[in-house]
Amino acid sequence: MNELNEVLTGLKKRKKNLSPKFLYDEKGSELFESITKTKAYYPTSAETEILKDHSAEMAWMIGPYATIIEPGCGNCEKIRYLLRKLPRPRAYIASDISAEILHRRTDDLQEEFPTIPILPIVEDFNERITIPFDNMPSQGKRVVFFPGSTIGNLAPAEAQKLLKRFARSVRKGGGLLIGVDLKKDPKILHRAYNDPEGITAQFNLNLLNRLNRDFDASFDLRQFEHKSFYNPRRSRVEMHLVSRAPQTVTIANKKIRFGRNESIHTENSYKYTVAEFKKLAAGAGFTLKQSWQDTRNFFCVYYFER
Ligand code: AVJ
Repeated sequence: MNELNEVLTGLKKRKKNLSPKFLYDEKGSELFESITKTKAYYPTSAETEILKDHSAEMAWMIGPYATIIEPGCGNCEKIRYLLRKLPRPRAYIASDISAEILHRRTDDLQEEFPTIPILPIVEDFNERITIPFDNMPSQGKRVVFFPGSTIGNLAPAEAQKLLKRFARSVRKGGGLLIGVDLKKDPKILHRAYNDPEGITAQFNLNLLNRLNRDFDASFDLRQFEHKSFYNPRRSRVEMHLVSRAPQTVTIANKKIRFGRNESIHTENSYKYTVAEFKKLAAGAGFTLKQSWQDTRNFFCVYYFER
């Protein structure tokens, strides 16, 4: 399905929704990076703390000659902690959908780690995960690195399917080093997705700007409001855009009606206890070897092997 049809299908549903992937145009990616620097949004700082404090142990568990695969590496920032400690890694394979940003980031990494082959691949990991030189013999493990609680964007059944694809990619004996947000006091979750600076609100509303630009839509951003809350029944933070008034919006000449307070669901961010995530990964063929948390126990990095 092309993207315009995807947008229209989501907006014609009784409960309107849009894929969170539409949040990440250039402006959206910039806004997300600003979110990670706010005090309220703890996941990035908590995960970075874990990687800084425990990368030597992670590297030791992974062992020598490893091939590290990072699907959707974004700014390829977090892998540095691991690359500094890994014994003679064979390659770092970084994929992302934005070619320009990806090549800029991997060029910088190659300069910082001149002896490690850094291989950028432009692709969407939801569609495929390419491993160059796939059939060359190798001594070390293949390990998928998947930080940032990106797995939390998917509902558990879909998340498990993606973990199964990771398991296939790393083959028997391969590893998965993955960062996942923990369940916690809903007040802390609420604040993380409603930062007082209002950057998360801008990030969410920017989706409408993007629809206006890329899909010839007529959204008036002043007529919508950012709303985000923890849904304990589904163990997820939901992000919505709520219509402030009854209104009609056009997208590529198609009319979409909104009632007052009707919402577009734009993102989910699932939260897991260690026991829950361990079980989800076990269903995909992964055995937990070790896990690490930050000092506040807000976030967890897991190392699994298939
Ligand atoms: C990048 C998907 C992990 O769900 O916490 C941050 C995105 N949305 N604030 C998350 C996000 C609102 C983030 N992920």
